[in-house]
Order: sequence, then structure tokens, then C-alpha cells
Amino acid sequence: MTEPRHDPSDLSPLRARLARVGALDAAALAAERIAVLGRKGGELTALLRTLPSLEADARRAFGAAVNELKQAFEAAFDARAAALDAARRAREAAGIDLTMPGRGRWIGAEHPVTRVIAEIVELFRELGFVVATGPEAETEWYNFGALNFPADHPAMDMHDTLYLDVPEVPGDRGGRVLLRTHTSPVQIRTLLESGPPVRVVIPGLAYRNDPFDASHAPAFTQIEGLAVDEGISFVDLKATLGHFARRFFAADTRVRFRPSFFPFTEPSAEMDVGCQICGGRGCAACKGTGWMEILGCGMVHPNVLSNCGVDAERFTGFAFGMGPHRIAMLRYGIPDIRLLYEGDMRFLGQLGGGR
Ligand code: 2NM
Repeated sequence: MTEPRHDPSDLSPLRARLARVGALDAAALAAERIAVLGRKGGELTALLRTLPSLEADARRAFGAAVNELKQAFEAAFDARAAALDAARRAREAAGIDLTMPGRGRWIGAEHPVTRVIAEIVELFRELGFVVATGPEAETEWYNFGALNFPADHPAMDMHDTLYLDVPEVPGDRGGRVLLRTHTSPVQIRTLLESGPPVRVVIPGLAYRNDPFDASHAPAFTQIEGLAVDEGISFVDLKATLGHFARRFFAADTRVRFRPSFFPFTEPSAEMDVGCQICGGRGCAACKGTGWMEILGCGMVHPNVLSNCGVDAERFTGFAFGMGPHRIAMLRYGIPDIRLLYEGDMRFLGQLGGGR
């Protein structure tokens, strides 16, 4: 049992404990309240009990100091208890924050390239074309030879074409095995299997040994079309593709055909449409020309027809090819093809998926 202190300066250890009340947690606070103010064994309670035995002067001075300290402790314990309570309420409320916005619902969107392909296919279906598909791994003959590429054509270089590491396919229609560089081998297969009259559109993937940059991708979509019948002329080509441009873009879309070259068509052309961004006045998107190139086309080369067993004296045809990735970029003003491969909904969501 320690001797009761009667000198106010002896209260300094208790004053130091008072100063630490603001740092106690809830359990320590409850324990400290009992240790200081408890009826039995409380340190301040014990001091108060000594007061009646003191002389009048000492009792007045020491009694005032001890009572002041008791009130200070009570206030500090109450304040700390209130602060801990408020903090607990704030934490609980943070768990169920009624001011938080609700979670957005995840709504997918049709990819712009998927949409462009579906629209193009539908427009040609309305004209009597049917959809055809074929393998992505092809032989040199279907991808190049049948299409009138000369044996030393630079497209056949490993530099441009992705060859698969498998044995060559023997026979007239064999050769090295590659990832098709265009969907044209499907036209070859269609002519071989069905013969004219033929009207087909072929949407699909094609592959080139190109590095990914703003305008090239090693895997890209193509839509090609082929019409072979008696009496088909360049007029049919121009009318069909002009109709397509006015349906796909706008009814007043202007088109122009520029001479070009492909091994599989003669004559060959490229079709431009009036720039979709500036309306033809000239802008960055059309490099100031007012025109955008959207497809290649031409009259099917007689060698291609005869390679497929079609009588080139009796039948003629036109063919065309376009890139839905490229067309989606022109239509939506997308500056970099890689945006169409990244699946980033912050970008894709802006284009709107509904049709
Ligand atoms: C193009 C441009 C011009 C084309 C030709 C053929 C086939 F098989 F009939 F000979 N299919 N696709 C063709 C013609 C493709 O793409 C730019």
C-alpha cells in the first residue's frame, strides 16, 4: 500500500496519464477509467478518501487540485469515448455508403468490324449473292497459282506471306502450305465446285507477314465478291459497286474508278468514294484529295477462269475485294487500326453497338 500524497506537485504522474487518454483504444480506455476513477482501487478515488484526515489548509489546497483533476479525467474519458464511437460509426457507414452511385450494368456492343461485315454481306445478299467460306490454311496453287500470279511474284516471298511449317502438298493444286493472304482461294474453290453462273461474297480472315502498325495488321478481314455468268461486262461491275457504295455510305455518295493492276483481273480498277469525313472538300483523312479508296476490282482474268475449268470464251465475270477493318476506320474516323484489335470498351462503347 503506497502512502497517500498530499502535495499537489505529486499529482504530476496522474496528469501525465490524463494527457495520454486521447490515444487509448476502447478496451484500454475502459480499463483506465476503472484504474483512475473506480470506486475500489481507483487512484484518484483513493486520494479523495484521504482528504478528511488532512488539516484544513492542506485539505483545501490539495482537495481543489484533486477534484479538478477528477473532473478533467471524467471529461477526457467522455471525450475519448465519444471520438471512438464517432469513428466506429463512420467506418460502418463507409461500408454501406448510400451516396455511392450504383454499379453500371455491363452491356456489350457489336464490334464495328463485325457490324460492317454484316451490313456489306446483307447488301450483296439482296442482289442475289450468296455467302461462301473456305479454309484459312491453303496451298500455293489456290492462293497464287490459280489466280494467275507468275511463279516469281514478290507476294509469294516469305517476307510477305506466312508459310506453315508442314510438308508440301503434292499434285497440280498443291505446293507449300500457307495462311491465305486474301480470301480469293475461296472463289477458286467455288468456281471449281459449282461452275457458272456464280454470285458469291466471301467474308473472312486473311494473313500477311506485316508488322502491326497504324494501318497494317498481320491478321485482317476481307470481303471479296465474284460474279461469273454469260454476258457480264464492266458495266455490271460499275453498277453493282456504285449501288453498294450508295447503300452502304449515303444515297448521294459519289464514286470514281481509277485504273489499277492485279494479276487476277484485267482490266483492274480501284473504286474511290467521296470522302466520308469532309464531304469531298479535302481534309486530313483523305489527304486533301476529297476521295477515299475503298475497294479493288476488275474483270476476272481469262486465265483464272480457265484454271478453274470455266470456258473463258463463253463466260465473263467481275470480282472485287475490300477490307472491313479499313472501311470501319473510314466510316467511323478511326485513326489507328490497332484500336479495332484491342477490345477496349472505353473506345468500342463510343461507337454504339445497336443496329
Ligand atoms: C480484289 C481486287 C480485284 C478478286 C478476284 C478474284 C477471282 F478469284 F475471281 F479471281 N477474287 N477476288 C479480286 C479482284 C480481289 O481485292 C482487292
